[in-house]
Amino acid sequence: MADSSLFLGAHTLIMGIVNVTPDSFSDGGRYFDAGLALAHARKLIDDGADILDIGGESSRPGSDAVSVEEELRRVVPVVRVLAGSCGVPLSIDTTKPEVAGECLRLGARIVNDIAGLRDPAMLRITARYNASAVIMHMRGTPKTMQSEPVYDDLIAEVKAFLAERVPAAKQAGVRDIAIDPGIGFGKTAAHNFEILRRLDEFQSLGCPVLVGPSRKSFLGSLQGQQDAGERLEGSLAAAVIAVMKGAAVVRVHDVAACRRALQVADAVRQS
Ligand code: HH2
Repeated sequence: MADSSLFLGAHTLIMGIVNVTPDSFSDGGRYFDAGLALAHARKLIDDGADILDIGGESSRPGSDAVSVEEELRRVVPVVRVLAGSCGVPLSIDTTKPEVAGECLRLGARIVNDIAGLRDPAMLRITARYNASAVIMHMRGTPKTMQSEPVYDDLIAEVKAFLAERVPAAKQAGVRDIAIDPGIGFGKTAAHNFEILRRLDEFQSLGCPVLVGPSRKSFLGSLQGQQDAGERLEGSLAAAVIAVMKGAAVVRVHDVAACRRALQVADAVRQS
């Protein structure tokens, strides 16, 4: 672990989600305009976000990739304004080295790569800017990942992937790394529940654990909430469980409510 990690704090860190997209699964289109995205980002900071994660491409199941130019057009105006002024580290949620590089140049400090930094160019650019990184596990691509994902041993296979990617990233010069089992990325609802139940098993990899259950469909599968906006209580329950199982960072849409829930979880954890 790096001497000082952007993923470790006195309390569980909250990564607030800013989707500058027309099609994200839970808030697509709401913050597609840069001005609306900036206002939303500032609200998340007021609500208690410790990190902001800016994304310009949806990774919802079945989604199509967007071009580098389009993704830059979406995120750059937001990152440019926030990087110098917002007071919390900015993370760029992208799989494209060109997008990561431009956002790091503008002042973002974390690369959140759902593809797990498998692209050598992504490793190089992250190391060159001495940026922190989130390495996430995903089976397949967003286009294909939900077509009947099957694992012989879910936790062992996800851990094996992360255990291979972390040293590769360190070897490339990336020093501050969080690992993420990738809830909803090539996993059934049962897989996602098992990941939460066994999240503590990822501690042995020696990196802070980040997890992103917020508003995802496995939560709605229990109570039939088709609308992601109706999954607040389930999202809070999942975040609290993740913290009790050792998560250092939780990636969420509903920052204010999550901050209140995690205050309780942190107090219990530290008692
Ligand atoms: N989930 C999403 C996107 N990025 N990054 C990490 N590290 N972990 C996650 O679980 C994760 C992620 C999907 O959520 P969201 O950004 O709200 O949706 P969309 O991809 O449709 O924009």
